[in-house]
Amino acid sequence: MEKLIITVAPVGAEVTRKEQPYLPVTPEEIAAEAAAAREAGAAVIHLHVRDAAGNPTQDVEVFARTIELIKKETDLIIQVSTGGAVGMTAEERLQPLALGPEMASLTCGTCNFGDDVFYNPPPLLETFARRMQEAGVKPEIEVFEAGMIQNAMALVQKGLLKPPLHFDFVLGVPGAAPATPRQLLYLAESLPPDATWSVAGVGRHQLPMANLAIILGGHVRVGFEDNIYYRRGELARSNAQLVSRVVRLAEELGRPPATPDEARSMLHLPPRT
Ligand code: KMH
Ligand code: ZN
Repeated sequence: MEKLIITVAPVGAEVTRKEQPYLPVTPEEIAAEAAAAREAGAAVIHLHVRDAAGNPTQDVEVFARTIELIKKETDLIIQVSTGGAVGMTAEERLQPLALGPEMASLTCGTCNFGDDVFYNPPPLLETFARRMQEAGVKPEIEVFEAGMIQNAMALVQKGLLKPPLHFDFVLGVPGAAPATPRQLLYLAESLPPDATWSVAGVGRHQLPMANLAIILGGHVRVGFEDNIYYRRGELARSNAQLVSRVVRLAEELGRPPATPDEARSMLHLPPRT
């Protein structure tokens, strides 16, 4: 089987410092966390940023500063979030595309998200996909519900997404698809044959979903965005700690971690310049 691409999602938009004291918030903290995760075996960073008060923001200046620091310290593939936080406008969410990142997330549909609605109707998807295409940014298609795969394929039909596609299944969000083996198998088997995929299990589902992905030939996302615990009742001390555990398991199962450059090739990204 192929090497394992590990994505670290160290910040997210929902977790607070109160819940996870080690949550990186400033550009400097996020870059340090990114460097440690790279050292541990991550190849991709799924990036959200926060404002001075620690609240989620899509501000282009904060993204620019954070990306500059991450690039100074690592060769990670930087994937900016265009999901942002629920309630943000489309234009607000799209801001980091202006920085020309290698990748960006593209959630391909609307779903419940806890007590909120993560709103991504078809016209918004078309705008987001078009803007990514114009900016030369490779989308990672975020799938919170099975129907989002069909929505992505509709964008392919419209010429707004170009195969081979890369998907990330976000499983276990309250209100969306559950993190069960059956669900993951169904989603993985529903993809076009040339697609690649990873899974981000939420909360206690992060570790079992990661294990399943390693065995099934998928890839893995870990980090505080989706899960703040190392095990039940014990907070993780860093994102790197979560990455290291996946590396150990993957090595045992014959899937050593891909370097960022190896991941670029596997994801059909141009080589780093
Ligand atoms: N924060 C969630 C509402 C993404 O980054 O593209 C959306 C999210 C997905 O995190
Ligand atoms: Zn995200």
